[in-house]
Amino acid sequence: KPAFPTCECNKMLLMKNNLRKPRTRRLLFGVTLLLIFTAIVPARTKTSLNDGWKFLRADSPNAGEIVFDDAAWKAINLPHTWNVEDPWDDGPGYYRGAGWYRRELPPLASLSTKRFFLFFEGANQVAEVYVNGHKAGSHTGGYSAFAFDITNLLKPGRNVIAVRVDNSFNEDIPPLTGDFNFYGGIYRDVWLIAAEDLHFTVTDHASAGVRITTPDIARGIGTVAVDGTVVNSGKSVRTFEVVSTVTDDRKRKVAEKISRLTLEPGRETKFSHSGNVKTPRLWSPDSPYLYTIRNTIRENGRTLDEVAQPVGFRWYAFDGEKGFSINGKPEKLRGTNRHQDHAGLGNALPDRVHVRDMELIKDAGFNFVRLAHYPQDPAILDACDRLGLLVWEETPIVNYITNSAAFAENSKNMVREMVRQHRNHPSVILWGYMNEIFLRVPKGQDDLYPATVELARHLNTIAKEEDPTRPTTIAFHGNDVYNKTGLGDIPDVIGWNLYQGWYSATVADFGKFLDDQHGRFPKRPLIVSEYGANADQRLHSIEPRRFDSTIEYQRFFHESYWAQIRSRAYLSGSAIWSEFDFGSEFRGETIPHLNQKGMFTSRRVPKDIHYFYKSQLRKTPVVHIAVRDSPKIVSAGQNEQAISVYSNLPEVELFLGGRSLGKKSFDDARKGTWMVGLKPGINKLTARGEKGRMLTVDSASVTFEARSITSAEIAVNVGSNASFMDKDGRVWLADQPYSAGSWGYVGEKAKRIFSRPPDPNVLGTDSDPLFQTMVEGLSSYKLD
Ligand code: GCB
Ligand code: CA
Repeated sequence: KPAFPTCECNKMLLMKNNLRKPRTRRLLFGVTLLLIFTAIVPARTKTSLNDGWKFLRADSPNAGEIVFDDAAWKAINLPHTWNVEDPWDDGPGYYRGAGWYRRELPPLASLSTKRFFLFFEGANQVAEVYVNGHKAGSHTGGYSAFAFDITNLLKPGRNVIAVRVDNSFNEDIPPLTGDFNFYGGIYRDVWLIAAEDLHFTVTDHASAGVRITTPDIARGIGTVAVDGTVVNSGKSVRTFEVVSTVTDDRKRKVAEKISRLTLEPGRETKFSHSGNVKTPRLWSPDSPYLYTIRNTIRENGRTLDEVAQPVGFRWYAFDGEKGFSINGKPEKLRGTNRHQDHAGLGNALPDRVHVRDMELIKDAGFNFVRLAHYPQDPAILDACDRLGLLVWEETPIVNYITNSAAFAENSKNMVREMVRQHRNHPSVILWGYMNEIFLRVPKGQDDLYPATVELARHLNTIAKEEDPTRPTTIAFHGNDVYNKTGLGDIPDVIGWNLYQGWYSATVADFGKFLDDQHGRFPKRPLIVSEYGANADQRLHSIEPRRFDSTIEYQRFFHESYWAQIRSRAYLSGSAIWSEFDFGSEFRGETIPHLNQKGMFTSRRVPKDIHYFYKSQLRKTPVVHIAVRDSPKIVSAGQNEQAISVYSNLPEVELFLGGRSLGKKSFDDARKGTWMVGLKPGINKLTARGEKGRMLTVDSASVTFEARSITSAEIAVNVGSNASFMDKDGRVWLADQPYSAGSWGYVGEKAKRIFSRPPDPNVLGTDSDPLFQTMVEGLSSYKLD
């Protein structure tokens, strides 16, 4: 949390001093106190309120009162959601209703001179906040921060906060529906901010209180512009300075501006500064160099408030023909999508899990992340600045809208909050405000088409007013309705979510669709904002097909899409759907309630496809034997198995045991496949690749089992092209037509039947794939 000095600094100072000799201690203590008094204590402090809450998953009429018996409530810490378990059970739906949270504030010093704010990073989706039985405020929308000034509600001694959160469906609040779970609760961090009565605004849409831009970067000079609002909530006229200081990454001062201001009590005032940094180092994905700008309020030499923000000097452009460029150099956006969702946590991810997700994305070699389908945790934006990940952020207006003034108001407010809260992050390059907004327009509601276009115009205008420096975007699903209605003419950049070869027939239609769009609208910058296919690590096939959820089909799909993306220079970029498997309660499929299109599972176990991208994108050597998803291969007789290696090296040699299976040259596909004769039992594979004097090695083991009619056991995944490994490690073989000396289905009309997503959730089992396929029209099933 670089934004504010916290109480921790004071503690550190005192602790260090305690280590000194007793004689000097007193003096040092005095000096320290003076230092603290003049430099640290008076400035803003930010204290976590994550611990020690009581929680009830129900409504309760008097729970906002100061005196209330919550002894029987559950003790919890934030971040918290009440939907960790119920989206995953066999019953339909999950709890959508009210929940209550209560706790006391820590003891408050300087109650008479300070201003106190409650700062919520997010609560899904309507929150009402009570302090000592009085309503402090309410907030609508599950994905942005909000802050209330609670000073006037506080008293010496005990202070009780109570929060009612409600995640019920509400037709006036986006999102109405979506392919993700609307987990309820206070699922992000909560803070108590204590500021002096003269301070940068905290309650302006929970923004940072200052706005930073880098309007001009040319010929060895970088301009930093900052403006912001100072609030005087004291009782007297104040005369003070606002100091803006830019420092480099070694804390050296590179620019400074000071204004002197006078402010009446109970009023606020704007300030704005602009300064130049000589020969600024630029920020880019490869070199995310950050400066810091500190804005300080100083009165008679005393620091009253300070907010620190990152500054990154970069400029960028989208072009319909040439694609994306940053700092004057062409660079394709190579990225992925990310939901705030993790196995066992729902949406209540601690910051370290958020940050690790961004590190995994960076480590794969991506330079771009789309935060789908809503603004995400501040820790995410900080991580993207630091790691060099370009960000598309968007509001949760998904699938369709409600044609009401309240829905429009909430949508506008969501755009405003998103932009005000995150516009200081150099990583953010695009503001999105809708996703597939014509996907689920209810039948008979054709008024929604023009109403959506009108709403989009408003949202686009607000995004531009709030931030003239960034382009806007919308993600469309693969349908011409967006062009016909004129929605496609509104944002600066168009995103297409495309699933040819998944939801529709063949992967080759993907490139055709893009070429058609580009041909008709050559000026529009295009991003493939989503593309993906399911993969369940338990399912394998040597004849993969659409909807089978095999790892092999996912690999085929991505390898094809990637080649098609790379060959289209007009594209600005692309983003995979999705980086991590995530919860989606209504889905059946082979793992019910899960969207399985991830590069990683929802526990962050990589699938082999992750290494395909890594070998495509990383500049450092990558060698990966793609058998991690299938460590046990069981085959009906065939011991020759195709084993692939993903690598960015020019040549790779594969070994079985110690024996070489030969070298292969790797081209742009960055993939080589060997037919390997596996022996029953454990097979050790090693792949070696060299570049210059650097040797890169990957090793993996595969257990092989040949099954025949004479085996002790034959298990068949009836009607499926895929083998399935159940939780006991038993492999159910892919089904086959009968042949003499073997087994299979008999009959000329016999055919394998696959259900298509969303499949039924098969109750009472984790082995859903065994029950989702069948054979129809057979005359018998025969085992010799
Ligand atoms: C989409 C949606 C996304 C879904 C995805 C899918 O187009 O934008 O929210 O999760 O497709 O997997 O179907
Ligand atoms: Ca957080």
